[in-house]
Order: sequence, then C-alpha cells, then structure tokens
Amino acid sequence: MVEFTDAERSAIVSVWGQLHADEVGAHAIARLLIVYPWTQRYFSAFGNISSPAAIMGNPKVAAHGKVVMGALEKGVKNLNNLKGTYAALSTMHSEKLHVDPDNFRLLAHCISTTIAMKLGHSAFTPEVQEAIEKFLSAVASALGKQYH
Ligand code: HNI
Repeated sequence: MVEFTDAERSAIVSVWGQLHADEVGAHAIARLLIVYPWTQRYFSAFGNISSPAAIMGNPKVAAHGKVVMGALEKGVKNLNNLKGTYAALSTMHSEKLHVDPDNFRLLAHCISTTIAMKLGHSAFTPEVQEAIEKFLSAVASALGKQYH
C-alpha cells in the first residue's frame, strides 16, 4: 500500500484547496480526449467531440470533469485507504464501462499538467509535483485493482 509522508499529505491537501475543481476537471478531461484521441471511444454518448474546439465547448465533458474531480476529492480525504475508496468505481470501470486501465495513467498525466498550469512556476515546485503525481498514480492503481 502507498504510504504518504506528512509533507506529501500537506502538499496534496493544500494544492486541492487552491484549485477550482470544476475548471481543472473540465480542462483535464478535454486534454485527455484531445491529446490521446483514442480515449474518445468511451465518450460516444457525449455528443460532439469531433474537434478540439468542440471538446472544449462540450458541456458533458465539463460536467464529467466535475464528477471525476469529486471522486478525486474523496481520495484526498482518504489517503490511508485509496484501495477501499475506489473499489466500487474500479469494478464499474472494469465491468460496466470496460475502460482499459492504462487510461487512468493518461488522465492522471492530464490532471497534473492542468494543475501545473493553474499553480504556475513558483507554486508547482518539484516537491509539489512529486506529491501530486504520487497521489494520482496511487488513485490510478486503486482504480485498476478490481480488474481481472
Ligand atoms: Ni471515469 C464515469 C471517476 C478515469 C471513462 N468516472 C465515472 C464516474 C466517476 C468516475 C466518479 C461516475 C460514476 C457513476 O456514475 O456512478 N474516472 C473516474 C476517476 C478517474 C476516471 C476518479 C481517474 C482519475 N474514466 C476514467 C478514464 C476513462 C473513464 C481514464 C476513459 C478513458 N468514466 C468513464 C466513462 C464514464 C465514467 C465513459 C461514464 C460517463 C457517463 O456519464 O456516461
């Protein structure tokens, strides 16, 4: 199980407190769909995602970003039990949504890129990046736990 140091915990909680989660979620999902276009196959119910502009302006993409960030906030509040926190979501992504778990890492990358842009050079220090990426990677791993 992933262990977080006190410094990592406080960096994760502090960064989360500085973010506008809706905005970060929407931008991160949009980036996922634009940077890794094969991920679009899971979102055929979202309507027009045929171009970067359509993706950026799609309200379902934005709404989904908010949902994902809400789920991540649960993780921020349960750093000691990410596996348990994401067990049901893992089962859902595996058995119902059939999402290839490699995609969790791609979204994690888009989220950390988006956070870096929001925080900027002086706040997104290497230490902050380390803590955020460790958290996102642990969430991605927890989301992959119910796959078999
Ligand atoms: Ni994901 C639905 C959380 C990564 C495809 N996803 C959800 C829901 C949550 C969620 C919460 C809503 C569940 C419900 O309705 O009960 N997803 C997360 C989290 C991550 C993640 C925390 C990673 C950080 N999901 C991904 C990835 C993909 C993905 C990487 C595909 C590339 N998720 C989906 C799809 C749905 C979904 C598709 C259903 C969307 C809808 O509205 O129909």
